[in-house]
Amino acid sequence: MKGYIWNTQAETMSCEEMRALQGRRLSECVRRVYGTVPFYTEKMKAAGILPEDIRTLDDLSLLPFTDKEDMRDSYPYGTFAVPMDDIVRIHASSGTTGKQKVVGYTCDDIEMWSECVARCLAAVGMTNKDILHVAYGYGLFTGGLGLHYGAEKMGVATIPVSTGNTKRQIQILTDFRPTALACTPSYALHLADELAAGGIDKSALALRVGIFGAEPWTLNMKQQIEDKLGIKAFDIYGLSETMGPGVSISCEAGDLLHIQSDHFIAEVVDPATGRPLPEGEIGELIFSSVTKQGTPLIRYNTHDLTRLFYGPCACGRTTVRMDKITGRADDMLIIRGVNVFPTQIESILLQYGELEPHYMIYVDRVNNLDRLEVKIEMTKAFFSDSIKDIERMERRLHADIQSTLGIAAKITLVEPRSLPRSEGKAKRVIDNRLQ
Ligand code: DLL
Repeated sequence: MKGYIWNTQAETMSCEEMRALQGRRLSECVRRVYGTVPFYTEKMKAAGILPEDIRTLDDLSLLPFTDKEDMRDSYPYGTFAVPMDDIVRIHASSGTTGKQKVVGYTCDDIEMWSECVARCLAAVGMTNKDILHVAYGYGLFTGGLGLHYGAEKMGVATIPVSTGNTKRQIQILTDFRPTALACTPSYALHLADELAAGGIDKSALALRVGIFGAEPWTLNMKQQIEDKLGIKAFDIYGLSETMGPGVSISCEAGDLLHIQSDHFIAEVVDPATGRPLPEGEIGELIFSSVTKQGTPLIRYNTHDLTRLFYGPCACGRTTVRMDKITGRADDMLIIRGVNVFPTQIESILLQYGELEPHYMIYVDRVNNLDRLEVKIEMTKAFFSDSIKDIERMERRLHADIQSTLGIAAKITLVEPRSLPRSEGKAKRVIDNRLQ
């Protein structure tokens, strides 16, 4: 199972060595931001902490958490820890509400980011013999340029397709014969459907690997993508605030994601108390991006929900691993008092071969009661079955959701290819209660 490791020194060091390195880098980082970035200085002063109090990794929990509000309050450049002369790239992420979160990169930051992405590509079995089709957006979004620079660093022939124009994407997939595809999992499915609709069999493509991320997706979704495109699909994670894609990636040995732990110190905390949770317990993921120069982050709450594992992996890497993201704490729907994540609904829906992995979740309030409706597309074959079969399937899904999640949902099976598709991050939930 052991494959090519890009940076054996960084990716296979012992746990003790890693903790010592993280501690040193944390201590340096705190010294850099104190007195330079106003919100860190203020927060540390308020907590009665001086930079010299942070000496080892054990001191991490003394530091206050930071959050997207800190970034937004410092809009646009208040988070930068170096003069603008040293910044060579700016990205920004809008999220769903409020001002953009702006991040700056020095030359060294771009080099570090490319190194992390190159490590990720090696973890999924890529080498400089591969051709990579990047269909993440190029722009303020970090997906396109992030993958691009890492792939070039590895020596991969990189095609900067960006998003949009699915017809052209398909032409590039068939004519340029890329061996790897990077895009959101929802767009990968859309591409697969469009290939099928155009009568192009997966065997006509040279694709063997997919690097999918930027949105939550389940293992059932992974299976569907692998089957439809005839590839091995991997999960890449990251967020603009910490760098962009490449903070972690799943590997050839399993579905947990290896974190580039020498650059990103991960913690998982109890959302209610902020207390760090032990290995294997689910909570909010916190990152300290201790080597970042432009916009270093200390104890930044991503609000993404996952758990951490510290044991070595069969792939040979010893870096800390995180589970697939269940969703963001703020993506959680509370329906008649029951907490539900869209990924839980996705896991149920995608168990059925009669259904396509395209669905939408609608939440309304009718007569003061929450109402959940799930629309999901049928396969072409099932769509032509009798109404009775379709109704039976709707009842089955209703019962499944009721027994697994404890809530009633109106299930509507819809025609194939009738729900909206996205080129970037999928929008699968419409909560009309918020309007
Ligand atoms: O989505 C960076 C990225 C680009 C990651 C391409 C992977 C591939 P943002 O736009 O700032 O950055 O959004 C970050 O997206 O906090 C998660 O909620 C979600 N997210 C990113 N990757 C994954 C993933 C990019 N693999 C936010 N699984 C994060 C689940 C993900 N959610």
